[in-house]
Amino acid sequence: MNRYAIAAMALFAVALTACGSSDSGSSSGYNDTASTASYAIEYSADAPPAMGKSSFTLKVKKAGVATPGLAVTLAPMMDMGGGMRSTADMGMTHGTPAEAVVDNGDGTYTCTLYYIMAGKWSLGVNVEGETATFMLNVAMAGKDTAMAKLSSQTKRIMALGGGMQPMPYFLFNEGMTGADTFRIFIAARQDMFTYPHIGGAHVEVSTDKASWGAMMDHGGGHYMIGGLTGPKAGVQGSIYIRMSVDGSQCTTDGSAPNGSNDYQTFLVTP
Ligand SMILES: [Cu+2]
Repeated sequence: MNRYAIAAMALFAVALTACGSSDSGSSSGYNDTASTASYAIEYSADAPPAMGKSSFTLKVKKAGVATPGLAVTLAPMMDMGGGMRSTADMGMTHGTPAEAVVDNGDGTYTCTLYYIMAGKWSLGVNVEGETATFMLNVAMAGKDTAMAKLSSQTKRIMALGGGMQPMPYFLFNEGMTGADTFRIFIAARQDMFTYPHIGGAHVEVSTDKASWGAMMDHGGGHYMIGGLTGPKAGVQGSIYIRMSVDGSQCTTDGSAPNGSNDYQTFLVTP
């Protein structure tokens, strides 16, 4: 064994011990801790946070005892200042869509965020008026599409850095069941920290851009379609998606449909 192989093995050992943060559990999981004056909070997830849907559990302890029934809210924030972002985004902060926190009744709380962007985020966790902050590195999406954006032709919101921009709708991949059922979650940006989920949208899906089927609105911003033909298990394919809100078709750029801006594409691997 040459010295390079030995050095590589030593580095690998260091990487193994460094990974997984504060917890000694499975190597694939992600764990972190933060505290307020009265509460110790343990963050645990099956995977590190990444662009798109990201679910995790918070265990909240008071004086060492996991405590249910607490008012827990999340305040995710990305600081765009000084980063390698477009000039319109410089020096601005924004949030991202979130589900309401679920109290599991055993001192754990299930949380789901939908990250619209990879990069450095701070996650404020407010427990009964006290706030702890987790610093998170949100990874880029994997090979499949985590989120796609369509914009309103009619609604306008304040843009980063002034002026107005078309209201964006963020469509998040919630995964496939088998090779024929596809789920998404939709939220809009009303302002930089307000991302309501969108119900009642007319959302259509195609695998060939010829025949389109409507997704069912399952409430809470969640939509589903079954019976897709085309996607094959283990093979990455494309699902095309188009959407109208309040009777107005959304487009990739917020201008009128022109044949190339009227749908988005999700790369999916059933
Ligand atoms: Cu950002």
